[in-house]
Amino acid sequence: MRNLKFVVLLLLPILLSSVLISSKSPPVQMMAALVKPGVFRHVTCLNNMYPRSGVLRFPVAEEQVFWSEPYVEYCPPSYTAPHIGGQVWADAPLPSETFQPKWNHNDGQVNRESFHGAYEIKDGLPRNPIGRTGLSGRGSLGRWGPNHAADPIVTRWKRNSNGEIVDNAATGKNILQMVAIQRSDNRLWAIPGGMVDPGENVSATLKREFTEEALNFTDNANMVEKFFTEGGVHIYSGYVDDFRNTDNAWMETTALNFHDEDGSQVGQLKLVAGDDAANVRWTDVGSSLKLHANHADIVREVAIKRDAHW
Ligand code: RP5
Repeated sequence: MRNLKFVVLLLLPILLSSVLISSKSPPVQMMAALVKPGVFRHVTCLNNMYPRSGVLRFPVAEEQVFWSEPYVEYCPPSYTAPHIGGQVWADAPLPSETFQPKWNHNDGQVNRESFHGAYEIKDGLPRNPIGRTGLSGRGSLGRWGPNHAADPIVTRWKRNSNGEIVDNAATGKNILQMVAIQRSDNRLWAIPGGMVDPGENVSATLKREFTEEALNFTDNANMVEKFFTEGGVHIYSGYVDDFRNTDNAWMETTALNFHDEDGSQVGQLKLVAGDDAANVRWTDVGSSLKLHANHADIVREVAIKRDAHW
């Protein structure tokens, strides 16, 4: 009996830690890299009607996403939205005699490198590093291959009317709030991100997109400039499970967190939705947060980094 007690005491910490790990750890694909080719399976760009088109994606079951999994019947329709033709932000159609993109390179104007390493070129077209989407062509995305965006996650602590930080009763952790916009295209709430313009530095995109979408160019330009210049914390660089992705064109982003610790800077500004956004607001961050694409997974990383409630 004494021996049994001794064994139980010895094993208790191991048993307890395994229970804690299994109930609190994120799934493998969420950790560190968030999205890993060969592990992560996209869901948003599958088995639906391509946005603003009458084009139905070819069916792809969860187990048929990876290119390494055989799918002999796979025959996706090709679709490139007519309105992107001739736009300065869009590539020319392929194949072409004159347009020869430098795949997997950054030419200083257009970054065709993926955060997930070298992508394959199949029949002259870049191949989505995550897997099948049920659609070939570019859809409504401008670039063949990666389409680079930047996502500023602007946060402050939630405060009560006395200015005290509010915590969550269950976790005891302070509640973060983030600036979220409601996208005009799919009406989903999202990080106020946008595309990196040709030749543009990502930090310039982060500030520009926030100013356009969440402040609608209202004043306080100096304070906003200072807030963004003084630093953001890198959160994520990689694939976005965006509803516009195709087999040959996909979204990737660089997400940084800009945090207003005492709520005296951007945290006290009046938010005004810009042209691309239907609405803008401070939103509580937590596990019930539902956002466009895999933005909630990215925001969760911020909560972890700041030891905030999730
Ligand atoms: C998402 O779409 C990115 O993460 C970024 O937030 C956004 C960029 O596209 P637009 O808002 O410019 O359409 O995939």
